[in-house]
Amino acid sequence: MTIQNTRGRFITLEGGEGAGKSTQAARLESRLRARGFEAVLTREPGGSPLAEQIRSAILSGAIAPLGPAAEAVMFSAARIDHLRHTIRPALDSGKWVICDRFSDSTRAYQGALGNLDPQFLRELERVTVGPTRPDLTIVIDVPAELGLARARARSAFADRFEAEGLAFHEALRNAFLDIAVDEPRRCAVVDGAGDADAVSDTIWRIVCERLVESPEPSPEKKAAP
Ligand code: T5A
Repeated sequence: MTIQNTRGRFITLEGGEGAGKSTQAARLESRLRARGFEAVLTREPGGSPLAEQIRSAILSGAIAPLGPAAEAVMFSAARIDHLRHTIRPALDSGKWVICDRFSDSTRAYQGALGNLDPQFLRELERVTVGPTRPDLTIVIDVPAELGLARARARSAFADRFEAEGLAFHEALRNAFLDIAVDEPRRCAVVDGAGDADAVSDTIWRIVCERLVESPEPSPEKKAAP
């Protein structure tokens, strides 16, 4: 399969802890580069110098006592800097941007699990993201226990969210699946429980199908506030 469309595109990878987002984001970047595309691999929270500073503050747990609304605002502040200094310049110059987590993580972690007012979250996302919405979001789905086991096998240190219990992570998994159900044209759910090579092949097939053979923005994207 050969990609012929050279326009820069914005792809996000979402899912729970240890789903394999970072692994698959790197593989996708390599495959795009191998096909001659300029691609930028980035992540959230972080992806720009100021956003990386905010990442450290959030993941240390220092903001947690202020509650999910404060955390949502902090993630959004980081996102504004990331969009301004990394994502938009890359897209504007025709590069593909592969982002390990984006605004769906705020919807799932702070919104669904933090019980935030949906109207507040929608407005926050509108002001933060503006028109720079993903062309494609890959939701990597794994059972919560498997994802946590992978994350713990990699590092004994649990950050702010990894330290939450199994019920939190099961609810998180459902929150991401709900987002995919609500926006099927933007999102694709990929089973992440299998071999990393097989997962990578599935993601690559979806990227080719969705962004090459159907290059128009999704209706949800056009209709988004
Ligand atoms: N957050 C983030 C919010 O609450 N709101 C927000 O708005 C945003 C943007 C970020 C935290 O912040 C929260 C969510 C997070 O809790 P992080 O360190 O970036 O912190 O956390 P994660 O994104 O969850 O990163 P993880 O590394 O835990 O998960 P990944 O990226 O999904 O998993 P990955 O690829 O690093 O793989 C984990 C391990 O599994 C292995 C890998 O080799 C690695 O050892 N692995 C596989 N093993 C077997 N089979 C496969 N298919 C495998 N794929 C990967």
